[in-house]
Amino acid sequence: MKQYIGLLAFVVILICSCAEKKEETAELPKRPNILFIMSDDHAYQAISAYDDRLIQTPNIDRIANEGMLFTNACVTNSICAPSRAVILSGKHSHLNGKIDNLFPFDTTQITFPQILQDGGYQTAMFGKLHFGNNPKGFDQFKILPGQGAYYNPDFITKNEGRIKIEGYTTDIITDMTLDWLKKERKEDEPFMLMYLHKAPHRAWLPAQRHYSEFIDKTFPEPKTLFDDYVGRGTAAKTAEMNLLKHMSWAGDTKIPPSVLEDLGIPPVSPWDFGAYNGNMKRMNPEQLEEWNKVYDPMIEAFKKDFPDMSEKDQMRWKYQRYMQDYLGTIAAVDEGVGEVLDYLKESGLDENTIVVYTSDQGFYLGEHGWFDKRFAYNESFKTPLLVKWPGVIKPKSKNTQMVQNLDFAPTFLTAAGLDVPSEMQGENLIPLFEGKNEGFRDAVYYHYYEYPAEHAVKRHYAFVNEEYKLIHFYHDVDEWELYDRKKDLLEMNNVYDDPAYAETVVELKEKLKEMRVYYKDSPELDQKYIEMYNKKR
Ligand code: SGN
Ligand code: CA
Repeated sequence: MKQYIGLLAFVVILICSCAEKKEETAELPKRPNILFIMSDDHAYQAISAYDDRLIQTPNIDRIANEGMLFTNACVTNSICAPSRAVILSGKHSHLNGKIDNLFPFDTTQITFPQILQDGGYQTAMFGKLHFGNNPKGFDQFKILPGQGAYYNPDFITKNEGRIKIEGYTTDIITDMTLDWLKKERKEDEPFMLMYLHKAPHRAWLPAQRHYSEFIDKTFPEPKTLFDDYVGRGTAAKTAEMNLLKHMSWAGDTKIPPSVLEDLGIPPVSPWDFGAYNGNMKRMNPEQLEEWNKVYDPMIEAFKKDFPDMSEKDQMRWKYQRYMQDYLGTIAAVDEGVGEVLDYLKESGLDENTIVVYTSDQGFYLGEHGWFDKRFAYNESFKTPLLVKWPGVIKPKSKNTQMVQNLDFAPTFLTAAGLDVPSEMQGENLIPLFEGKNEGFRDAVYYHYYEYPAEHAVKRHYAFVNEEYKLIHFYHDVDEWELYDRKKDLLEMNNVYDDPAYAETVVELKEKLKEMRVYYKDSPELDQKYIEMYNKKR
């Protein structure tokens, strides 16, 4: 008997160690499909997998339920086209050259879709790119010109030139994506499909079916809605993204210019009334009629209430109007994502498809009194990231590593079994997908350039690790800020000059310097980009 038990134990140990071995050396699925879903300005605070106080996004959440939720994903430069350039090139802005929304992308440099296409992948892109030129490496694309329109948008297409499509942009982009999957995709080749929503970008026009659902809702205010920026430096104080002072009454909160004139409310920016009129003009008579049915009562109530509103009341009112429309646009994004995920499942494609949901950056939903992005502060620096890959990522897993949009290119190329060019600066995320976090980077580099420009956020670069965020604002200021990320979750207190942090400051400044060298950024490049920018303006 004893012998048997001994033998049994030996066999059990053998089986276990084989199983362990197998897991360690488990082969990745071969040439998986890649579905890259990205929305424009979609704050993680507006995805229920992260935070369910504002909106339910059951379909986007499915990606985290079947895969991994990254809770510390961030961008390298929190603005639209630069983020897209980082994603496609796998290089920081100072190396790929697309430092802001103004300069065109240098299409002579290599991007990951080109390598995938050469490597036998079918490639397609639908929606917002915002590059100023067409993408390379795509068998098919239909992209919005620039920012694109919410209603009856134009598209620049690979094969049909510029076309106008009647309808709501989010639904059109979803239909294009589904059509390509169903009718154009070849079954015998893997694909890489970029499904890129315009929503929820400003000026936040929801789909007709969501107007009434959102316009009567009241949303919880963020703790820092009335922030006076006393604990921060000049940049936070001079930024023009405050709901009360800079959110426009017409374009943003949708009060018609004629009503504003009657009430004696001046436009907050020279283009406010024009933006409103432009958006309304794009709607066809039927769409406009439906809009007026729901928005007219809101406008009537505003006319009545405005004369008695204090500045605090106006701030509160603007925050609610902002959330109603911003979140309203997300409802259609979530439905579209659901339709595409359903199709992957029905067709069986889901089993060998990596699905990514992310945004080009984070966004302020009233935190610090703000809308927009750009800063290295939390809400704009962090970006949502949900990834599923059956057989590789365990369902319902969470990852807290500091991953960046810089990492997509090397990750996708590695997943496809292709070589990653040495100039790409991102990290391969596949070990993290497999639950192996050891040795992953413990700090990231950030650099924002678009200044002087809309929203007036000053140029800055930053070193960020789990504990600290050290930021240098430069150009027309020379100011440093330090945030203790563990103690000051809301980033209200710049402790750079606090003697208790003197040693930390010295240490982190050294780390930032090393990081700039590691990523090949430099004071000379800062200067070069300032000069280029001045010339362009
Ligand atoms: C527009 C918006 C800005 C926004 C930029 C960049 N103004 O100019 O609020 O910061 O786009 O956004 S608007 O009145 O025209 O809506 S980005 O996402 O493309 O970088
Ligand atoms: Ca954006």
